[in-house]
Amino acid sequence: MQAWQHSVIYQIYPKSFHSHAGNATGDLLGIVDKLDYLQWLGVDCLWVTPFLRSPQRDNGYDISDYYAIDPSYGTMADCELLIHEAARRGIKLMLDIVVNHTSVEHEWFQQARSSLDNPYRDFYIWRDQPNNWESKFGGSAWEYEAQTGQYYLHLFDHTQADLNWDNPQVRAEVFKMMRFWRDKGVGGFRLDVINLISKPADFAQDASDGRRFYTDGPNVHRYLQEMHREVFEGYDLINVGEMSSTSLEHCIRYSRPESKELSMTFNFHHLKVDYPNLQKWVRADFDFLQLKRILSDWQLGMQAGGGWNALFWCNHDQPRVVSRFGDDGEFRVVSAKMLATALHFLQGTPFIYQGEELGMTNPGFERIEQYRDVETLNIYRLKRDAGESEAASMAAIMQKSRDNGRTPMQWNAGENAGFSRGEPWIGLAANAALVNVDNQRDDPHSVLHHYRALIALRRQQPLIQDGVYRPLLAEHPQVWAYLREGQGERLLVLNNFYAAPCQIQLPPDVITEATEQRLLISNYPDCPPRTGTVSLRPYESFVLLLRG
Ligand code: TEU
Repeated sequence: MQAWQHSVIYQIYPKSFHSHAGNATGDLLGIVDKLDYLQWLGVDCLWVTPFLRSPQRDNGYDISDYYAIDPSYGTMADCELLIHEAARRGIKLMLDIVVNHTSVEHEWFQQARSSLDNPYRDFYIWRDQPNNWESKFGGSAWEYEAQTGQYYLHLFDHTQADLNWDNPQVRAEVFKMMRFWRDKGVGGFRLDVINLISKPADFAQDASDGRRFYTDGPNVHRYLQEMHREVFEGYDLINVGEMSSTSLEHCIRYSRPESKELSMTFNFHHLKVDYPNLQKWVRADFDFLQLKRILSDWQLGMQAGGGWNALFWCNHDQPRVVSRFGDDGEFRVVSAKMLATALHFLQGTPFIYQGEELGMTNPGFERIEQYRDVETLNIYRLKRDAGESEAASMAAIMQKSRDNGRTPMQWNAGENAGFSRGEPWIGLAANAALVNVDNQRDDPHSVLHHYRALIALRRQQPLIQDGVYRPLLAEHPQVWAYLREGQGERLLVLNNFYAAPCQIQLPPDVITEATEQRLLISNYPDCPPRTGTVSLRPYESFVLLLRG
């Protein structure tokens, strides 16, 4: 059993977590201030999104110096203090490394753009003519560089230039930089869009946006094996790859131990169930059966192939899950707990995104001026240029914008929810006085205590780590039911994803007269013993440990 197989990882978006200095944005000392809280919650690893030097055009995913802390977040000494103070509490720090691209302000790009024969020219990808590939943030994936008369590739914003991983010097520089951080004491890496690093040599035109050519590209496994040899081998690190539009087959290869690549993978298929025809920027309800099917297929597939899932509902690129798949009004508390239970009993390593443990909601910003995200602002402009109405554009943005997950962490009912003494860089959700850490810490029935209990259970119950996943009632339109089976014991996990009560009939072998049952967790105060027929209240969810 690997260390990460019983870990629970907490994701921090430092810009919105806590400002020690009292600024508009959070900082590293602000995280140090909250380590006792994180220890109390019980997590053992923190993924902190990029805090290295950056013009912040994409909030740090545009790095201009891999060896320096962005001044808005503090100093190298603050970073060392954070690593040290976290370690003292048994918590590792996972560094978010963005090496598919750099900021155009990075020294390498500044050199590269200066002339055709500059030694850094080949660190990036240049063409005389663009092909028709599209940027993931809208528009062409190529930007013209007047000084040298060629176009460079950028799969994201035009200020994020893609590195040329086929150049061995690029790989050597990246691995050197990762060793620098490893030797500083980080406990692992979160690798941004790492499955996009290998582009095919011919840059063919595409009938679509080009992603099928560069996703899980030709040399990606070879490059990750090289990274493993050069950086990970012999060290106790947790390495998670963010995989954009990937496949199950590739994720098994990335994460099974024999491959010697990564510890685990994020994929996003389950978070596209409210993208009709894969279109993100359209307002739409989510497709529950599809959600259940995708998560089930990945459980079964990764288990069969010996891979390992990173489990998550939320991150800094996603709307809040209680607003998305639950109910952020009347049933906020029960639905947030139900979603947590449904995810945390799966096989894999769960990630909790700051505020998720409180049931934080989307803020419901109605005006474009309230948004900060580069992707959202690009899309708004493209939509309006294409003639879409203000109302339709904003309806989609309110539901889908990444800023839904980026509002300040809600610590207390005071000014700016305790995030900062200064005016925050982005607005707060209106419910901050109600939904916050202070309120929930003293309330044993809160969403926060539910998350804390789930984290503790993962350590106590080996079945959560290695029980065999077996889906039940696969076609049921509102309940996600599954078993995790082991030797003589199994967990039964039942989740009603809707406000409508319902009754389900379990297969006869699940609970018999002789079955001993123990309730592990639930989201209603009472939970009577169950038989084969089970009634579920609005968003009701519970887990039974069954014997015999
Ligand atoms: O995100 C990669 C990614 O593809 C997304 O989740 C992206 O936000 C979405 O496709 C937009 O529709 C990672 C980071 O998590 C994200 O914050 C960065 O903006 C992006 O890479 C570029 O570095």
